[in-house]
Amino acid sequence: MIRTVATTPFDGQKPGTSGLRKKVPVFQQPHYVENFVQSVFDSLENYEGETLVIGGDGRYFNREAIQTVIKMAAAAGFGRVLVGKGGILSTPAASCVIRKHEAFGGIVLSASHNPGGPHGDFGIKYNIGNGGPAPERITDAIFERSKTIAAYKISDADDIDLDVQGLARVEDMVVDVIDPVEDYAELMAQLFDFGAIRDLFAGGFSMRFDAMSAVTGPYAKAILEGELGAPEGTVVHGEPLPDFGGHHPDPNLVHAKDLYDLLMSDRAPDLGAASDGDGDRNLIIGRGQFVTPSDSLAMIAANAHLAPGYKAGIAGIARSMPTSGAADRVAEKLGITCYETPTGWKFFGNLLDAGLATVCGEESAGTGSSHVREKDGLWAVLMWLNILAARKQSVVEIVREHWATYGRNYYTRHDYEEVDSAAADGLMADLRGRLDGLAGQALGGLTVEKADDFAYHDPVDGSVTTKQGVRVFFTDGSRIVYRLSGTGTAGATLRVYIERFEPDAGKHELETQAALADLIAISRSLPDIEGRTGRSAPDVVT
Ligand code: G16
Repeated sequence: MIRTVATTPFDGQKPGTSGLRKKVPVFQQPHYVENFVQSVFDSLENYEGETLVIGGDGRYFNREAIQTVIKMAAAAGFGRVLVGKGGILSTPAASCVIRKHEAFGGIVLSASHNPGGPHGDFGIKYNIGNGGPAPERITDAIFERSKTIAAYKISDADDIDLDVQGLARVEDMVVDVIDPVEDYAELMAQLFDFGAIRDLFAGGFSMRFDAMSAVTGPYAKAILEGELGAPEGTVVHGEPLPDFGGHHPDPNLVHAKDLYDLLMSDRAPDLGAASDGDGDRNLIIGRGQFVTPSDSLAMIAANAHLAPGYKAGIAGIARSMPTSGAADRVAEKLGITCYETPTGWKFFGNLLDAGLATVCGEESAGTGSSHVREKDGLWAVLMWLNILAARKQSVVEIVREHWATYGRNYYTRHDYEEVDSAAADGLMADLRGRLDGLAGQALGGLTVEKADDFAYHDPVDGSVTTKQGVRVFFTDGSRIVYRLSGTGTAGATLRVYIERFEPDAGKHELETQAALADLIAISRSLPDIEGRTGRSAPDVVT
């Protein structure tokens, strides 16, 4: 039976950079999930009888939330849901399933790289029929609806057994519990030269893939160890755990430090890689050579034609504004456009749908392409394997050659986490207020060329998104960017992105923080980070 339940709005059900993210106890409040999901459905039209894809990264509260979403989808009138077995679907796999099965959309339960467990984070995100995150006009509508919601509809049917593949029914709606890996693995086999990668492993190529006890484990095991013949044990931390084994499933140099240390040691395998909570981020480290996400995007764009799925070349590149300009140099050489978008994968959707961009990437360890509408961690790893197999070179050789050809963009991101929100807002407001007077000023030996607050004009739908980050450009081509994260769940996170282009191959071997030392000092003094936040140094440096 379908029940209509009276409710009252919750404050703050505003989707951020990537869906609604809050602490687990917030989501566990009675009606909290239901209010948000009903607000999603109320913001959509003409979905009656259609298919909805549901899955998550397996984190704590995933199963409970999925049961609720299934019962609400039935009450809302969806005809069918496709749900990953065990409640599992990585974010890129969800995007793949939505597209392949021509679903109306999908609900992805994940807080991505944020920690999990009873006191960790949880999240809900709505994806549209192209498989990508809902654009702002929909997320804005969801938030508006959440402020006035007075009732939601839900079936009182029993829970579905998520561990048994096959068909079930809730009210008039069919529930199809699917293999979470199959469709995705099939797509990867179409894009990459699996034969060449198999030969690479057969020839003794060694790799360690750290799934960080998160959702990518089953995918990586099936594809790397199963189809591509990598030795068993190549994938470590391959079982998705509700609390990610107590770790922070963020594949960066801080949270994947063990992997980094191994790759820098004399026991290093040829390639080290990792993915995050929901499988959309990636980390690539060659033996003795870390590849920054910004460089990885540029190197993938320059070499994508080596993979069968991209052999005709790429139509364009897109990168988020804070991502380094390395990809721009590749685009220039290829004679294609490099689009600069605000942070958030949702901004790539229109460019991909319109065929303007083929490869996209972000400094926040996200890389992907037109094959789905999410960033895709394992895709990036397979692309690197394909490139390594085709070029028959090591990661370090490929990186050095790339820098020699295009120049090197030294790049670092400094994060100040859980800063007092008012202090962070004050810092950004102060910077914005000083923008007009910055050009021409001498700062720490460098001269400001121009400064602005990034605004994006979407070339496809004409929409304009403002206040996307303060940019300070220097006359030597260096850049500092300030913005507040849209994915945190406690206080504010100030992100400071620092970049310098170095064309001289004789200066490509410096340590990154040393190469950027003068800019780093300016990045702190210009907005008086310590005075305003009490922080003399960042919490995370990547
Ligand atoms: C999300 C978004 C990305 C964004 C990242 C960081 O990634 O999908 O586009 O770059 O957050 O955003 P922020 O700097 O606002 O914290 P994920 O992997 O968390 O879904």
